[in-house]
Amino acid sequence: MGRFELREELRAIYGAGADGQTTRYNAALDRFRDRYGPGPVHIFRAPGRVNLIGEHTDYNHGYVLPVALDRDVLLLARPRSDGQVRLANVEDDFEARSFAISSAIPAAPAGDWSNYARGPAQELTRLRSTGSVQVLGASVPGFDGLASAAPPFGVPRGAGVSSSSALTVAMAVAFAHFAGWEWEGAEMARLCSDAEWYVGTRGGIMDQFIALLAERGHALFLDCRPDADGNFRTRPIPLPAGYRLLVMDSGVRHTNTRNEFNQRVAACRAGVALLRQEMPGITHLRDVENIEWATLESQLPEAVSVAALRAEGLELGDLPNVPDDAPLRVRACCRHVWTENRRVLETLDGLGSGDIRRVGSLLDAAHASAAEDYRISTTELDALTVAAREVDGVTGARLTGAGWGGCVIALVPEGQVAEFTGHVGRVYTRETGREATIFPCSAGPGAGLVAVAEV
Ligand code: NG1
Repeated sequence: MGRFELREELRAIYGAGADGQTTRYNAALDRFRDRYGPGPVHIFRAPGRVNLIGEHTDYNHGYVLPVALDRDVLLLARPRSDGQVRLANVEDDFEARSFAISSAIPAAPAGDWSNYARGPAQELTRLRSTGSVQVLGASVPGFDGLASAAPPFGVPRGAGVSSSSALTVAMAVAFAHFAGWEWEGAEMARLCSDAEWYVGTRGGIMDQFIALLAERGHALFLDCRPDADGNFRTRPIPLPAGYRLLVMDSGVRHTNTRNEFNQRVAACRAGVALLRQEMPGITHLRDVENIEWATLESQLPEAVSVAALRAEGLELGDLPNVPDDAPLRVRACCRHVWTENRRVLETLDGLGSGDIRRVGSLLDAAHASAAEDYRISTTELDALTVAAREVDGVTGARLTGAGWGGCVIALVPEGQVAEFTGHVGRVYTRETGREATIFPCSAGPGAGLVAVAEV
């Protein structure tokens, strides 16, 4: 089996972690050749992410502060001229798939991993045919692809670190490359976000932006409200010196939480619909960020159903899997979003002035709000935050990502990493009977073409 020299390319992406990647890349290239035969192979990658703070704010046009992981999805691909897409995966539980490119690609059944390729393929085809961006090549070509996101280097699945967006972005970057589209990060991020709506989640733009615009060693401040021209404000924010951002994976996987997710989106939209009765013109919770919470609270019911809102003539728009009679916890959900946006801005201040203690207490407050108001925490995630705060020098900890399982993050003084890992691991197992996987987030760069190799 051939060995491929990718030393420089891997060092540029993974820094000190590059050596461990060589075997992974080589194994994937060998696998590609076994499956599709010899010839040139394009290697694309897209990272997962954690979010330092700003949870469930993105679809409310709020603020977020994500960080790209150096754990990523690799997509090895070779273009085809017949418009077919053939997909395989190094992990056997993802069966091989194929579909044909068109401007109306039918979705595979919910949960089918090929939807993460169908979505971006369709979005790109539509961009081309509507001419809303520079005209792509004659068509969006298909490809033979092999995805690789297995542990320990891949983005853990269902862990709230955005494995689905990483896969979507990797696919989109590959399609765009073969179509000759020289994309710009923000435009591609929006396309990928639309592509995920295709899958059924009414999520926001955070994951796709960080997967595409990440810079090594930095978080990305993103204001999820577009300006009049449709552009978004972003700013790379250096991570604090002397600290490591540690990720604690609870091992609890959120599956089938799309309904829960969409219900939270519905609660926020319900809040906007109700507030709009007094404040015509508002479209998102972001619009009321400068109005005192006490004023807003009095206009928001504790709970209301889609059916009750409809009876008042208020519609929430397209939201798959939100039952008409589900109680939407409008007041608490809106309070989370309203307070969380403030916490993000305060965190920026704290990072700017090096006040990590303050940042830590904001992380704690964000976790409490996510747990009590948004109700997206679990006993496992709570146990991890408690254990993390017990370690000297750790000022705060919070769940990251959509919730209902997944990961907790904490900023840990460099000298305390070993102690932290041992302590949190022990306490977590004692409290829950589970094993936590604890790893540092070495903020990596955004998605793109890594190299073209000959197999
Ligand atoms: P994850 O954790 O990847 O499921 C989801 C949304 C984000 C954001 C967070 C919560 C998608 C693709 N991802 O992320 O946009 O809303 O939840 O902050 O919808």
